[in-house]
Amino acid sequence: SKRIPIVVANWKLNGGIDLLCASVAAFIGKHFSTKIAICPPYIYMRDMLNFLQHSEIIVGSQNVSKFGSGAYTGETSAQMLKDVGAGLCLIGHSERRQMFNENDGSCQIKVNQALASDLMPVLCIGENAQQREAGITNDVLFRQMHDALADTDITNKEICIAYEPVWAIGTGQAASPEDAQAVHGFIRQELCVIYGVERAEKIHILYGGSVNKSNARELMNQEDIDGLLVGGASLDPNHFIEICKQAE
Ligand code: G2H
Repeated sequence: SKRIPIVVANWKLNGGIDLLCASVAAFIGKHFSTKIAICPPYIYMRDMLNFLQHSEIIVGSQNVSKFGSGAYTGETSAQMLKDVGAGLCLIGHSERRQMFNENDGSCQIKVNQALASDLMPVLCIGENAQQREAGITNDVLFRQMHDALADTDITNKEICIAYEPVWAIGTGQAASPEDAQAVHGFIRQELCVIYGVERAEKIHILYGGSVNKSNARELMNQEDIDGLLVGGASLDPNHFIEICKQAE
């Protein structure tokens, strides 16, 4: 990849003070040539930001509200995340699509909320096993991208796409580097349609789904794989550091 890699940890609903401390201890004072971000549950973000304030680690959220403010109990806005120092937010992770009614429409609103607050949206897309078997992977990704990115203006803003084939998430069965590259190439092509070639060439497309220290480097060697989104393997700080090194 010609882009500086970004490796993102997604803790999901895991971890606690212990993992927070272990991660901070593992990363503080270390330098990497990749960009590294950690997305802990919301409640730990502030502490993590404080502990890591002199480091290069970016802290991100796993979700963001569709709303800016108002009577929306339990929500956290993009501006609030920006205020405390977050650098990015995941949007439309497949687990949120499956279990929390997230869809391309809500993703579009959230992407715009994030962009408006200068928080980098990481839009997660991906096909499930059934769709892959039916040979409609590209159609699914086309819809997810065009719907969520319609009416987005990224002039002077950062945006990132994460390709996570649903069948590869938490299964230990990652996409092969070649298969992943083929899909990433398609995603790049559609980004060119949406944002123009020059801009699309600068957008990071991350791969997620059973990434570990053994498959990270091969995945990163692909032309259009510009980073990794790591779930399970990021819950062990030393394993996650190993992945970050493989991505360098
Ligand atoms: C995909 C990924 C991180 P895992 O959800 O977002 O999880 O690495 O556990 O497959």
